[in-house]
Order: sequence, then structure tokens, then C-alpha cells
Amino acid sequence: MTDKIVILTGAGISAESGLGTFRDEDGLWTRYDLEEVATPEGFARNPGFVHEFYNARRANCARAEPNAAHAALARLERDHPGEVVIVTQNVDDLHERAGATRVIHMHGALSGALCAACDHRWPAPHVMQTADPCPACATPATRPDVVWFGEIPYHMDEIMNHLATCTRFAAIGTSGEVYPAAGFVQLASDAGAHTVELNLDPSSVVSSFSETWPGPATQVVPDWVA
Ligand code: BV8
Repeated sequence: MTDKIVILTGAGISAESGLGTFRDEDGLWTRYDLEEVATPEGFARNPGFVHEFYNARRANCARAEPNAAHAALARLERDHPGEVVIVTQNVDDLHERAGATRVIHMHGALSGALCAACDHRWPAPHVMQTADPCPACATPATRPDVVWFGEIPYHMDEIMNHLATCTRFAAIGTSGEVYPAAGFVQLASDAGAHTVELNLDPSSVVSSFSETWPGPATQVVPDWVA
């Protein structure tokens, strides 16, 4: 029976590339109010502030490099053709820049722009502002193409199908605080998959996993992939 491996990643896999996490000691949510920068209501109240938040993260992402954990997952995918899919909560492109090709961005991507008026999507400029007219409808309603709290994550049908048919599930660098991603381990376990958590600290859902590999991603992920 061939293996089918679903790998869920969160901000912790990009931490050693210099991109901030959300809920760690100096995390983004300790410096920004997520209601103000990661909800549609916050964007409606102050789009300029939200664009500043994402423009800063887009610039950080451009300066960052994939790390050994991203590279190890790209190797795993290359060595197991057709058996590995990465479902990431991250909006950075470090998985792709490490060579991974089957990456599902369930919370969108910094590289995407979305028109809040007509849902048109196009590649994001480095610096985005609401006044940028939509290339399709010309409305000045440009927003980052990311999934905010209260919005429906992308590709959920495809993700549910992967979880229902996987033989192995790994979660890497995620606190297990945000749903529906935090519930994926239970769905994989219900489907009979062997589940592994690779994380610096135990997540909120660590008890749902068959196995844990504690430690920084750049050390434990290459060991786990080997
Ligand atoms: C939805 C935007 C309906 C993009 C983000 C009450 C109870 C339960 C749920 C809810 C509730 N009230 C509301 C909800 C739903 C809500 C939710 O879960 N809220 C939480 C706060 C309670 N969820 C939603 O609204 C979602 N939508 O539910 O729609 C629906 C669902 C399904 C089908 C139909 C309809 C939308 C959620 C998406 C929100 N957008 N971000 C962006 O700006 O990036 S979420 C934000 O948190 C990020 O996207 C991030 O991906 C996500 C999760 O964070 P993590 O990645 O886990 O990062 P965190 O800092 O938390 O943890 C880092 C971890 O790494 C730590 O464990 C740390 O130990 C570890 N680590 C650190 N360094 C390292 C390391 N590990 C290894 N190596 C290291 N070096």
C-alpha cells in the first residue's frame, strides 16, 4: 500500500528563517491586535494600517531564506513522488522556494492581491494599498489575498479529501490554536493515519498525536525525513 503523507505547517517552520510566529513570546499577536489586522472588520475600519502590516511582512518574506526544515520537506516530496502534500497555514512562499511543488495555502499568500469588490485575484505588488485600482473592475478595493478570522479557509474540500485518505499526518510548527487547521490531526487519526507532531513546544492538541518530535524544526524535521 503506498503511503499518503499530509503535512500541516504553521509559523514555527519559518521561525528560523527569521519570520515571526504569532503566539510565541515576541509573536505578532503580542505586538498587533489580531482583530485590527487579521479580520475583515479591522480592514474595513483601517485598511491603511492593515496594508502596512502586510507590506512589512511581505518585505520580511522577500528577505528571508528557506531553512533546513523547508528543504527536508521538499526532499521528502521529491523522493516520494505523488505521496506527499503540504497544507500550510503560512502565507510566506518558503516551501515553494525550497523546491516543494504540492503546497496548499489554506490561509492564502502574501504574494496574492484580491479585489474586495469583484473577487478578482492578481500577483501582489511589493507595496499594496487600498487605492490600487483592481485590474478587472477598476474599483480601488485592493486587499491582501489572505484568509482572515471569520473567513472561510481556501481549498477545504481538497484538504478534507487528503485527510480522509492519508496514511501519515505530520504537524510542524503550529500551536494548534486556530481552527479548522487544529482539528486536522483528529480527522487524520479517525481515518487511521499515524500522526506526528514536530514542534518546539507541545501544541494545544499534542495529546491527539501518536508520536511527538520536540525541538526546533531545522533539527527535528531533517531527522524525521531521513
Ligand atoms: C473559519 C491570516 C469557518 C493570514 C490567520 C472559538 C473556538 C474555536 C474556533 C473559533 C472560535 N471562535 C472563532 C473560531 C474560528 C477561528 C479560530 O480558530 N479562532 C481562534 C483564534 C480561536 N478560525 C477562523 O476564523 C478560520 N475560519 O473557522 O471559518 C469555516 C471553517 C471551515 C469550513 C467552513 C467554514 C480562519 C482562520 C484563519 C485566520 N487567519 N492569519 C496571516 O496574517 O498570516 S490565522 C494565524 O494563526 C496565521 O495564519 C497562522 O497560520 C495561524 C496559526 O498560527 P500558527 O501557525 O500555529 O503560529 P503560532 O505562533 O500560533 O504557533 C507557532 C508554533 O510554532 C508554536 O507552537 C511554537 O512552539 C512553534 N515554534 C516556534 N518556533 C519553532 C517552532 N516549532 C519548531 N521550530 C521552531 N523554531
